[in-house]
This record gives sequence, structure tokens and C-alpha cells, in this order.
Amino acid sequence: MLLNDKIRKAFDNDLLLLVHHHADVDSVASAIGLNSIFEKSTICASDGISSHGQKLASVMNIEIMETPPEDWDGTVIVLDSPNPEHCNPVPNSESILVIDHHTKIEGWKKGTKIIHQPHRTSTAEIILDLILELNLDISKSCANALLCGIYTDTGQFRHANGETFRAASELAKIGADPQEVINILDSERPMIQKTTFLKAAQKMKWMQEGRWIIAESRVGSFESGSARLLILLGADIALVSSGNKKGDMRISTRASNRIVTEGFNLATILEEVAEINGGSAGGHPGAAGYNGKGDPEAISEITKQKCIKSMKQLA
Ligand SMILES: [Mn+2]
Repeated sequence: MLLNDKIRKAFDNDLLLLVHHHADVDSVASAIGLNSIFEKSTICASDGISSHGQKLASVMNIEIMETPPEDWDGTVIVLDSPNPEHCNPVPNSESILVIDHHTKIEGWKKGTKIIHQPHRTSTAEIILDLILELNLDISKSCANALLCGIYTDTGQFRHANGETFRAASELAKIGADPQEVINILDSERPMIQKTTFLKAAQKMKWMQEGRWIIAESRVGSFESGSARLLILLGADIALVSSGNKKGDMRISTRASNRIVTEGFNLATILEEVAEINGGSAGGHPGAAGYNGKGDPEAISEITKQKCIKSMKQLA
């Protein structure tokens, strides 16, 4: 059971469906899922949408508001964002509901309603359960969108668990088409993304530590995609950072399934970095991110040292 009376009531209001910064497919899909059910709802992004997120929105013919209003007279539903930093500015509202599946959820003001299911592999799965629990009908296009969220957040089912397949099968029964999902998401990458990935590979440095390989690189954008590709090249840990002139920096990290299975956890490591350097961290054992201030090179080095220490502790 996900719903109590308070949460059920929250859905009676006008809904603002807020996705996180540089919204990924899971976040956008979750918003599309709720938007297709609730007529009085608006999808809103506070700081851009990822290229695949945009692709999904355009295929589904969905409009997304680009600047959050200061106040919202209804319920703000925050999707796939474990803390306010990942989606600020959050509009002022008497009713805020956070729906998320990241390991650690924190920083929400008192009175915020929270549906937190860290064992789920995507927020889209939680949205599916919620819609089923409300006894509402899901359209075929909504089912497709939710399956897109599951497909990407599980790395094309590589990080799936039993529940993931139950949700995917449920969606297929409703009419989601796995081939359509693949067609939407495996389209050709934009040129800027391709050149960024190639530069990430070109600037990459790697080292071997016992049985493990750790790789590090720096880019101007597309950190998480770059990190994912370094894992495909053979790294067990990939750290890709970026920074801007204002002093904001970001690290996106990925780990191979093999090292995660042995107990390695990137989310814990980035939380330690946030304790040292401020800022905010969030994610999962195999994929986590950090946002903060400072020199990306220095903070990436600190992260790398922590990773090496943790790798040495694996049996
Ligand atoms: Mn997610």
C-alpha cells in the first residue's frame, strides 16, 4: 500500500509535476504517467531536460513548463529527486508530495508527504503501482512511457530485480510495446553528444588496483553518459566530472555490475564527499552523482582516493 488518506487527498488538487534538473527519462516518464491520468496537471522542469527525456516528451506530444512558478495553489509532486537541491526552486505550496526510489532521501521541509521505495529500480514502477492502487485506467501511451522509464533506469534491465519484471510485464499486458520503447530510446545521438563522448574517452586516465580498473575523465556536459561508456570500455569504476566558471561542479559516477555485486557502493562514497565539501550527493550503489562547489579535478581526485580505499576493502 502506497497511499494513505492524506496522500489520496493530495491528488484531488491541481497537480504540478516537478521533474529534477536535467531530467532523465525516468523522471519525465513518471510525470507523463501521472499527467495522462490527471487532467488538472502540469509537467514542469526546473533546469532542463536530458536529450532522451526530450525525445520521450516529443514522441508523446507533451508540453513541459520550463520555469517553476513561485507559488502553487495545489499539490506539487516531485518525481525522482531525493532532495530539494536536485530540483530547486521548488514552488511554495501547502501540499508537497515526493515520489522517489533513490537510496537516501533528505532535506525536505516538515510536512512533506513522501513515498520512498529505495528497493524499486525506477520511479516509473512506483507510479504504475500508484495508478493501479487508485483503480485508474492506464492508456497504451502512458504504459509505453512508464516502460521507457524502467528500461533506462535499469540500464536496459541489467540492474533489474524481480519486481522490475513484474512491473514491465504488467505494462506489457496494458499495451506497452517493448520494441516501440527501444525505437524511442535507441535513436541516433546528437552530434554534440557523440563528440563529447569521444572527448571523454580521449582525456580519460585509468589505473588498475588489484582486480579492478578505475577510470576518470572530464567533460563540459553529458557526464553520466560518458561515465556509462567508460564502464562499457572495461572500467569497474568511472568518475566523470565537469565544472563551470561560477565554481559549480558535478561528478557523475558509474560502477560495473561485478564490483557492485561484491559490495562496492558509489552512493556512500559520494555522500562522504558531500560531508567533506558540502553540496549534495545522491544515487544508487552502481550509479551516483555529486553536485557542489570547487575544482572538479581536486574533488574528482578525492573521490578517486575514496574509491580506491573502498576497492581495497573488498575481499
Ligand atoms: Mn530514477
